[in-house]
Amino acid sequence: MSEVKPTLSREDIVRLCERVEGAQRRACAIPKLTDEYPAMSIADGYAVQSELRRRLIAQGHRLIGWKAGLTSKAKMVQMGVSVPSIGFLTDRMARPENSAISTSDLVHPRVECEVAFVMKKALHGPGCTRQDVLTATDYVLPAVEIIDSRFAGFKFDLPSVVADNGSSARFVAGGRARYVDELDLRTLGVVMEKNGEIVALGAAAAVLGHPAEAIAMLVNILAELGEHLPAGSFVMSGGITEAIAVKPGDCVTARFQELGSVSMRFVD
Ligand code: 0L1
Ligand code: MG
Repeated sequence: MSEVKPTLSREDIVRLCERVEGAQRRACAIPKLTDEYPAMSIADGYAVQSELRRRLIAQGHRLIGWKAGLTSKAKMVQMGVSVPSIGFLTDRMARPENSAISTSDLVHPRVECEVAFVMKKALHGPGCTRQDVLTATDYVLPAVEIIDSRFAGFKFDLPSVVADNGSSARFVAGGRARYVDELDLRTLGVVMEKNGEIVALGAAAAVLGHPAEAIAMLVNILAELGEHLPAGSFVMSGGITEAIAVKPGDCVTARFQELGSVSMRFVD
């Protein structure tokens, strides 16, 4: 993030947060925020996201970790942006493995395969490196993120998507937990199937060369926001492939080399 200080007034940040929160709660699409605030910066997006986090925690949601987003070339090309982002994860976004996930409270869900890290030590930026992340990691496990941009027609830019908490909606973690020193996380392969057909595949190096690099980037952005990554955090490192649209009736399985598989189905 180049600019750290928000440029919008506190009133505007709160107004935009209410707009995003309403769209998430009612699962209704809204125009991207920069239509009304063309000068909105990425720092403004993070100010809206922080206000959203504050409100959800005040409503009883529990912060369990963070996600790095837009960390692969495939995702950046798909969404027309050139810089990764971060978002927060709460207990209410988690869904069990093999569960039926309702789409009636989502706008236009898409799924993507990610490597998730569980931290045994806290990490503080700036200057956090891939090696710092690997040393602080308890274990990794496979995950599928169900993203749901609240912006009409998936038309957005980075300030808007950051304000919308990086399109965070649901996630499923499962498979087999593994220690990082037992794996080569760059060459770790994943195949995603929808209704038995292969719809996406890739290797985890697609995420900034190494998924731990995305976690380091996330910690360094947290430092710019005056935050750190606490021990015990669950952190998703970003989609390895492009995101795939899902609808009621779809069954999705992500098969990860070394880490097992994660499955779910989608219902109304
Ligand atoms: O998890 C992510 O990569 C964030 C994606 C944000 C844009 C989208 O909705 O696809
Ligand atoms: Mg993601």
